[in-house]
Amino acid sequence: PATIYLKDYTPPNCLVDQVTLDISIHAGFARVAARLAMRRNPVSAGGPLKLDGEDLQLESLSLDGQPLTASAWRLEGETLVIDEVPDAFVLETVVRIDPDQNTQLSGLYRSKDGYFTQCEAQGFRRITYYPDRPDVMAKFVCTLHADKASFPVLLANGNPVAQGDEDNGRHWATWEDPFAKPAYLFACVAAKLDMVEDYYVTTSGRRVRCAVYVEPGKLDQCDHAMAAIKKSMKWDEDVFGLEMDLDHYMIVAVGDFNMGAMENKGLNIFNTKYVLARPDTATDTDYQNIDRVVAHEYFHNWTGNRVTCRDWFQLSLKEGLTVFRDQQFGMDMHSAGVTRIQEVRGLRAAQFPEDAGPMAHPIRPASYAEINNFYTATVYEKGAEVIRMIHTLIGKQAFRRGMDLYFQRHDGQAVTCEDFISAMQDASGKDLAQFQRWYNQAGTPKLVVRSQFDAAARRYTLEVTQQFPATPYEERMTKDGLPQARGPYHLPIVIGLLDGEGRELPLRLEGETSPVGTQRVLELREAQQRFVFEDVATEPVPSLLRGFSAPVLLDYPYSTAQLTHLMAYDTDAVNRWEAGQRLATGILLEGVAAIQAGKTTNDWIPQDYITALARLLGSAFVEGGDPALVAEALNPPSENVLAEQMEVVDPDAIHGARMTLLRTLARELREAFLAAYLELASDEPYSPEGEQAGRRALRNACLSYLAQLDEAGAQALVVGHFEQAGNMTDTFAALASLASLDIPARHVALDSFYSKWRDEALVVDKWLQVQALSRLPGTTADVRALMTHPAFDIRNPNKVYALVRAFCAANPKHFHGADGEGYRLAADVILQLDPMNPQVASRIARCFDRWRKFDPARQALARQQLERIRAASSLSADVAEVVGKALE
Ligand code: DPP
Ligand code: ZN
Repeated sequence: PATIYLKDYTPPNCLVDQVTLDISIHAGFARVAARLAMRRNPVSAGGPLKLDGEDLQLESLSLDGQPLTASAWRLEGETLVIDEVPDAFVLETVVRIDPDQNTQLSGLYRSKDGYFTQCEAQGFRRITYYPDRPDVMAKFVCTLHADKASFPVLLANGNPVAQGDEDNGRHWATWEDPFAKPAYLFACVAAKLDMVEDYYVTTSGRRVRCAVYVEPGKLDQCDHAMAAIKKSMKWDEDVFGLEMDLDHYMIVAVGDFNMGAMENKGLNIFNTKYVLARPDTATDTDYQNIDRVVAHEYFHNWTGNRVTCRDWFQLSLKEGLTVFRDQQFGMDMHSAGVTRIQEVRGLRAAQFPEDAGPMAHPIRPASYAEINNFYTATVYEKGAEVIRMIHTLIGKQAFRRGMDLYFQRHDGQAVTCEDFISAMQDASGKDLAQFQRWYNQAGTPKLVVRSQFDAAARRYTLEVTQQFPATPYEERMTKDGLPQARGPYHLPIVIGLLDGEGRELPLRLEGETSPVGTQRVLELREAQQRFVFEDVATEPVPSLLRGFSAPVLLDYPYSTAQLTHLMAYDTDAVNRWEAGQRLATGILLEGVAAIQAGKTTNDWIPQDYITALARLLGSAFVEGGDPALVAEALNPPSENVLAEQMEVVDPDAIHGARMTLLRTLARELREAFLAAYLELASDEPYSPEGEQAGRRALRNACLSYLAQLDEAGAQALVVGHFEQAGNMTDTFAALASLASLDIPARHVALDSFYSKWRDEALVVDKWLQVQALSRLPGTTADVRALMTHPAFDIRNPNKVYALVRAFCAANPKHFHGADGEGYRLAADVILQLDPMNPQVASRIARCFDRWRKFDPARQALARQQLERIRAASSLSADVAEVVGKALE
């Protein structure tokens, strides 16, 4: 595939003021008539008019009312080119498309209950000819026509302006969006749906109708999403002073959807996974995810829609910022510490490996082959971390002033990441020039921190060295003649110092006359920098990078004693958790070495660690204890995160070590786990919120430890938990444990779960997922068999994610099985899926990212499958880019 470069950006030569669309849906085809009121862009260079198109059949074409003669236009590939256009003109096209055959789920497509759209990033060109780029913003009016009995609901962006019936049982509706928008925010729906509505009155008194549309019969699963809409609206007013600007805010849920959800202006389209929830069908985690995704898409109304991206290289302008906003919302709505810990866990599981692999890219890449491949953990999650660092560096108030200034300057515009940084810089007075390196450099920086204590001078010194080695991205850019200058980052290190009793020390930096608090934001700018603390009586334990203040790897030679000290006393929840993770990582890597050396004992697990965990578990039950936080702390780093710590990954030894640790803890702390499990039982009516969910999380964590005991009594406990569960959180926890136990009850539970839930698609996804994540031998073959089960459908992204991606991305023992069957399974799916849905195929292909980190035998097996994929005829640009970079 051809590479597209940021440096080649030029403004559009023609602009669109008004789009009038007429979409008529019939069985087997749709006809789209578009009327574009256009004009030449005064600030651009001129040249022919070029309109993007994909899979369109052109039926007619006219300019200012006159049909265009054959010599006046041509197709370059699929781009419609018209050499001569006046300064202002009206272009009219009619095209025929085939939504029923649109298996890519990009553009207008058929799903079970009707027709839906997905236009980001470049789906609008699959609906009509258009300058399909985000810096072309136009006002849209859209009329839909469809069969009334089959598709009674007709929706598009904005406000309904007219509707009526036609002959042959058809009907129509016209919607008008008062805001100019880029085409990627266009949406329409023609479907049979049930709807629930409610109202929200904004601060300035606008009465907004909020509506959730779902497949018929699912209205009892909408309450939480509706509540989330209203919470989000309120929060954005309270925290950022941003109000809803339309009279209608609609969410439509659809079962076939490539992404999580889409922020189309006034008409969000959501994957059902992030809308539907009922206590017996959705877990606490599902409920929280719904909150977050609803908030995310709603927050896009300002950060993304009112102010959008100039080009797709700037994707993180809206995504990093909006993820940051939904994270802040999450921290305000739920436990701040647990929320942050889960984000850090996610970053390490997905973004750090991405940054260390063949697809490494800065949050604003300078080139891409297929933009759909750049909806990544880097652009989203690292992008949010970058915004968070600005927030930490300049402080909450200045950040808010920066946001205000950003909207004051850019409302209604399509802008760049520099525009955002400038607003933050101007509002805060902080020089952010060097900070911009975060937008241009790929890779996870490493901070090497060393401390010295001078008892005589009562001085404590931290010396910080930054490492930022080049990644394959920089090498590729250099090869392309675009060498990227690299330099040290500007970042905040939030820090505290603890004395031997666990008390925080007042912090006075060299040159200051008195201490300023017990927590400081140190600003790192140099490759090597020293921070000197005065008046320190005894050597402290440093709590570094509190709240995970920068997305970096931290190298500090913590002793076991220091880590247990931090686990017990740090006032920062993230660092208390982090200390436990560090401790566990060190122990597990010892275990890996022991297993590799042929040892079968567990003497690499120190008694101190077991004692520390026992104390931790106990801390949940004292006054002020936080069960949710304890549940997080009881969960050691995942196998994938451990793999990143190894020079050559040994998935069997990692799995062996982690399982040995879990089993040892289960045996040693059996009584404590059992007591906690019993103590945390509750007969309160279910609520997904707060404390109750935290207690459930800890109780289920205890259960999953107990499930490791190879004992009938413990297994009976798990089975009982499954049978008596009063909500999906508990059911799912028990089922996940049972899926890895080789006992008859496993099959009984899986069978009864499936027969109960076979008609509830999202619950069936859970059934597929627990089996994909099973630790039992034979899992790879089971996954392959499940692909032919009626519960699976390769055309449905959720099914592919639940079964195949879960297996490839989160079951490393089996995916990286030494027989190569995991790799072969992934390649088979990618090859089968690519012609149908390249975006989803490409996401599965990303599971090969880390193949070079494995031993030569596994590398050979992975390479064989990657080359087999690459050799396929007519590979999509999506998969070709991912596989090409993996093999580079
Ligand atoms: N729908 C995706 C998101 O909200 C892309 N905009 O992040
Ligand atoms: Zn987004």
